[in-house]
Parts: sequence; C-alpha cells; structure tokens
Amino acid sequence: MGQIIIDPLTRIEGHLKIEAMVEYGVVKEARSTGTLFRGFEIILRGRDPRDAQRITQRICGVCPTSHSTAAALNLDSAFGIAAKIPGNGRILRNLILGAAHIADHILHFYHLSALDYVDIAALGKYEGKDPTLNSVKDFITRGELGPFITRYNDDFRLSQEANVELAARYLKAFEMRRKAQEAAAIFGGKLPHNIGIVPGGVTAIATVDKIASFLWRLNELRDFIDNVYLPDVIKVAKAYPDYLEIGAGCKRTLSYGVYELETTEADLVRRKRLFKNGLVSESLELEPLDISKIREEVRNSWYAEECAGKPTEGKTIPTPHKEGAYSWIKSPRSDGRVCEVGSLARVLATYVGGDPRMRELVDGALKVIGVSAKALFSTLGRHLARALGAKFIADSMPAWLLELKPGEPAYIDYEVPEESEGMGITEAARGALGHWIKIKDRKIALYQCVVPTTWNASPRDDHEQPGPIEQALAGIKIKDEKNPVEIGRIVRSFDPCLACAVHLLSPKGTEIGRVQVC
Ligand code: NFE
Ligand code: MG
Repeated sequence: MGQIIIDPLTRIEGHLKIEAMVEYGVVKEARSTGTLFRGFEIILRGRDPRDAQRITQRICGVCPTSHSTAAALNLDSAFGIAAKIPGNGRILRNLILGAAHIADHILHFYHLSALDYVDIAALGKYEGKDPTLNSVKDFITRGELGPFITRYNDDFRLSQEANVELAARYLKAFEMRRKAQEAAAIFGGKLPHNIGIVPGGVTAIATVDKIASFLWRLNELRDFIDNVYLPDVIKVAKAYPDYLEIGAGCKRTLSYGVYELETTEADLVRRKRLFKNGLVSESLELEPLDISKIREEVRNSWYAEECAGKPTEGKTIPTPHKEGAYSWIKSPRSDGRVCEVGSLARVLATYVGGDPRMRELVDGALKVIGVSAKALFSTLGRHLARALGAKFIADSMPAWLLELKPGEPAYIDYEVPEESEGMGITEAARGALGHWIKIKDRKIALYQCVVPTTWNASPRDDHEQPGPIEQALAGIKIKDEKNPVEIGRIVRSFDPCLACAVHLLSPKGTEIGRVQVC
C-alpha cells in the first residue's frame, strides 16, 4: 500500500496535512490533520464579554465578519436583547455579512480553486491586446510562474481560449472582491475586522448616501455573479463532469441558517432566516436542527478525554503526546453523526425546505449542466452551491437596502448582566458557525466556538467514523500517485480554513510541548 502525504495542502487558509493510503490506485483511507495549536479562546477568559466581538474576529482574516456576527448574536442572547434589535440593525448586519460572504465565495472559486482546473500558463500564448493579460503574459514568459504554479496537475481540459478567458476572470475577481469588501466597510466601518456589528445592533447609521454607495457596488457584483462567476462554474463543471460524481463524502449536510428576516423571535433556531436551517441527507429529506444534539468528540484529537461534550460544557486540555491522536481539530457531531457544513448545506436546506426562488435557481443550474440534484453532493457540486449561494444572497440585498429607514437608529443599549449564558449560531461562508458564552461576575467565564472547518476537517470521532473530508477522499481513484491532483481538487472544494478550525482554548498555564501557553 502506498502513502501520499501532502503537508501543507496549499491554496487554503492555514496548515492542513492530508495523508492518503493508496492501494492499486484507489484511496483506502485518508486522514486530515490540523497541525497547529493556537490557544485562542484563552484570551477571552476573564474579559469583558463585549470584547468577544473584537477578539473572535481575529481567529481568522478570511471570515472575521462571520465571527463578529456569531459573537454579536451570542451576546444579544446573553444580554437578553435578542428580540429587541431594531429593524435597521438587523438589515445592516445582513448587508455587511452578505457583502463579506460574496467576497468570500469569489475568493474560493477564482483564487483558491480555479487553478486546479484552469491552465493559467495558457496566457503565455496569448495574442490579444488586453494590457492586464499582456502584463501577466510577460510575467509568465520570463519564467515567473510562481504564484500560478499548481504543484500537482496534468489534467487541464479547457481549450486555450477558455483558459485565457478564465485567467482574465481570475484577475477580474480581485477587483470584484475589493468592491464587495468596500461595500461591507460602508456600514461595517472597516474590513477585514469590522467595527460595525456589535451586540445591540450596528453602530452605523443608514444614510441615503451610504445606501446608494452600497447599491452601485452591489449592482456590479450581481452583474459579475450572473454573467461571469456562475457561468464559469458551469463551464468548469461541464469540462470536468467526473468531479460531479466524486468527492461526496458523508452525504449529510447541516446548516444553522443565516440572514435574519425578523428579530422579534429570540430563539435562533426558530427565527426566520433567508437560508434555512436543518440537516439534509442524500435522499433529500430535511431533518430539523437540534442544537442539543451537537457534541464535540476528541478520541483522535490531541485533547484529554474529558474535553468531549456539548459546546456549553467545552473544556480544552491539550495533550500533545496522546496515543493514537493525530489532529488539533476536535470532531463535532450531530447526534453522533458526521455532517458536512458549507454553502452546499444551506443551499440544500433552503432548496429542500421549498423556497421557490432557491428551487428555481438550483433546478435551472442543474438543468443547464444536465445532472440531477444528487450531483450537488460532489466536488464541483460544492462550487456550484457557492456560486448559487452568492447569487441568492446578492439578489436578496437590493430589497433590504430599500427597507432601511435612513437616519433611524440601528442599535439599542443594554446592561452587561452579572451572570448569564448565550448562544450565537449563524453561517460563515464555509458553513455553520456557533459561539457559546457563560458570564460570571460580568466577565467571560467560558467562551466556546464550533467552527465550520472544525466540522469538515475533523479527524475520526469516538466511534472511529472519519470526518467529512476524510470520507470524501476514501475510494477515489488516483491516476498518478506522484501527481495526486484529485486530492487537491476534492479537499479545496470544502475551502478549509485551519486558522478557524484550531482556534481552541487552552487552560491558562498549560504546557504544550515546550510552549507555555498563558
Ligand atoms: Ni477562517 Fe471561517 C469561515 C469560520 S471556517 S474561514 O467561513 O467561522 O472554519
Ligand atoms: Mg471550540
């Protein structure tokens, strides 16, 4: 049996190691390892609860807006104001998060994944007049392929023209991400770590100028999503149809739902949201979300056994020499079951939940590609779900902008309670994101995050069930073990973020190897 080790797997955020055992060209089993401990939540302990909004954003440079949203919802609930957020606050939160998600979806397809499918070296033979493409051509023909090199690949299937076109869009996508980030900063104050989303609402006031400024950026983004991003994903899906069949993994998705459509309901599981919550299996049935069933397991993680449990009981005692363990990531499970999170999960929950606009979007795209909804459980199904998710949110935002009441407050004040508990569940671009807090003496006694990549890149659990990425790799054929392009494509479709996945808490003073965490 051969072994393939990719360490680190690049063009993702952070430090992921993938090991695959291969027999006769087929992956028998795979292991996903988060190789770094970060000890992030320790910083929160003993602090003013309001610091969580600022500090948890620093878990990640890619999805801080999602962490700020989860933290604000968590604190709203702990402060007893979850059902009192003003309408403008609800809408502005949606707009800031939505713009950040759009930037993130574009990042994932063009800058983190497209080079698995698009041969950017085709620009070396470009003969057109576009100055940007010619500057990249000059760069490439000088032999400076560095930023564009794919370590593994001999399986590019697009035509020369399509490669050049997609390469041009790779460059255009930078500009689009900037526009989306600018839009988020209009109400968020700044990006990547916004200062607008706070417990109680949003600090910005909606003015007609700001609304117009947001809207023209949004219009450009919608144009890009409709006429470039979604068609490009479909083009890649048609050229690589086998990737609509492989990389499915556990075939059970979990969504918390996101984008508040009301704030009078304090219970986040019952609250109406644009993307629905719930679990979806391969048979396309929607199972209700039950937060009480979520537990993190640690048998194969470098943590003491007593760390297994619900997020509200979360303990994290690092044991770097634990026998048999192989990751710093814990294994979240819902009722003991492995679940994939991500845009696929929220698109499926919304689609199976019967949202007419989502049904039209998904069915339309599947028809153009010529596959059934089951193909969504696949490598390129994840990319399609990202693009469709981007369109769904972008198309929802103009109406929200019109709902804003210029000049009216977006924030209510509150008291930090002596003692309380809270939960903030939302969706980051990469999937279900939850924050939990316990407050004692007006200080943070416990802060726990269960993060999308903790689900997706998790190691085997207490019952030795492999995590979603591990399952997605098992059984796939590797054409050339020295060039395992299949592994990169499948893993990147999950868009792993290891910085997020290993955010975990270390008890003060714990010794980790020779590093003293305090
Ligand atoms: Ni660091 Fe993150 C997102 C969160 S993934 S990117 O999206 O939460 O674990
Ligand atoms: Mg955690």
